[in-house]
Amino acid sequence: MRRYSAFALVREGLRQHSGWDRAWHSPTPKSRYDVVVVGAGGHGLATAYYLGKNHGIRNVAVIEKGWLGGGNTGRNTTIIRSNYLQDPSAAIYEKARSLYETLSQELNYNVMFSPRGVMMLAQTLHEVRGYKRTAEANALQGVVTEFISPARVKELCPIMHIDGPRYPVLGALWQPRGGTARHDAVAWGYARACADMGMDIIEQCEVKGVLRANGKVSGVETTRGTIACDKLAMVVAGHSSVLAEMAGFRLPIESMPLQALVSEPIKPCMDVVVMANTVHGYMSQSDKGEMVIGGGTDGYNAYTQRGSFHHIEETVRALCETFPIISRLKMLRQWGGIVDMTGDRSPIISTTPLGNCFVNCGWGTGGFKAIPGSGWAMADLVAKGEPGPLSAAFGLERFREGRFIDESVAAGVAH
Ligand code: FAD
Ligand code: PYC
Repeated sequence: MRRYSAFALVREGLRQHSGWDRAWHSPTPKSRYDVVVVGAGGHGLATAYYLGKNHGIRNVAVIEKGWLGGGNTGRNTTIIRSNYLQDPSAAIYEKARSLYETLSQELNYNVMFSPRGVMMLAQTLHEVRGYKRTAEANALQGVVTEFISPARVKELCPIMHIDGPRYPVLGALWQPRGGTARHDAVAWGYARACADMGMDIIEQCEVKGVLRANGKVSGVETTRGTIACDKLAMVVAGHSSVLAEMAGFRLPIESMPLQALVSEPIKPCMDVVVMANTVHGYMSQSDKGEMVIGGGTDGYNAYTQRGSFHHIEETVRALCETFPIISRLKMLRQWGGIVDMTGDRSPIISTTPLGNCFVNCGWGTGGFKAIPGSGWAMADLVAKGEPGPLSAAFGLERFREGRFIDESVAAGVAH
């Protein structure tokens, strides 16, 4: 595939953009692949990419029931950070964050990584203690964060009202190299790189059944026919339990909607990401000027991908004390995704009862930031058949053995 460059842009500009290649093709599925990855979200595509790049496995299909990136990857609010508490989490989220730093160069695709800094506000004494503890844990883990004062919060985010009557800002956990990236571009960039390695990305192809023989997966039944495979990777976020049921095992996952909304575009007024977890709201400003806003998950399990009025009201009301300017903003769009929640709010990157079937899910409300690290770890697991250092703690057996990796605070979004 031809490289994207300033030179290519000028050349194509001069010839009415007639010479660009398709970023990925729309192939007819082959009858067999070495690896079938189900789910063309960021995690599935990154898994395929690192299978090719790190392990030389390129006879790979990524199968998607809708359009590429149309699940949570294309619906998320793009916050990237690695300020988690437990060591295995810090390791995989920081691996991901560090890969984001050079992902545009690596993929030759601008993913618009913007390390503008992420702060998690402490608005109760309990949060002050919790975030100071996280900052200390992060120092030991090699993750650069610090606990900052209210004055520094105000300096970094002048539109914030830090002396609110109910929830004054008492400080914040600050990660200066956290930030955002363009969600679709992450999916498109990985997809293009996978296609360039000869992999098949097959959209509008739903997996309807998992074929099994002698305790192993032999292939998948899809809306575009039967596809045989040596190994199967299930990377379908909110639909993980549905896929697992097809394969004959159960996952400790609950699926529930998470919504977000954006305002009309306004002049640049906020160049950091702020999460206010006591009141259940967070906000950043997109490059277009829209305020990107979200809150907690819906309080019930469901598979709806819609917005609802109660969420606008609750989330905007929660943020108004700290961000009075949003009380006068018009909201433009609202949507929802189906997040896959585990009990300990940590992901699952695991072998399964079927020897050649692997699962990556449970990223819940926070998996966009993890895409490169998760893909790296999952590719390692699929290629070698056993967990590597990044994924070892995230196996399914932890639920049986009680070795939870509790990240309910670091998840940052109320559930
Ligand atoms: P997805 O992108 O959902 O991809 C899974 C794919 O599998 C889908 O495209 C789906 O169509 C496909 N699929 C399902 N079933 C089948 C089938 N039977 N056959 C074929 N294909 C199938 N994370 C952050 O880190 N930061 C944030 O700021 C953030 N904000 C969020 C805001 C919202 C509103 C939402 C909903 C999520 C947010 N997240 C955030 C979480 C993040 O979006 C997810 O954890 C992440 O995108 C999961 O990626 P994925 O590739 O696993 O799943
Ligand atoms: O995980 O940082 C996060 C997040 C923010 C909003 C939704 N998830």
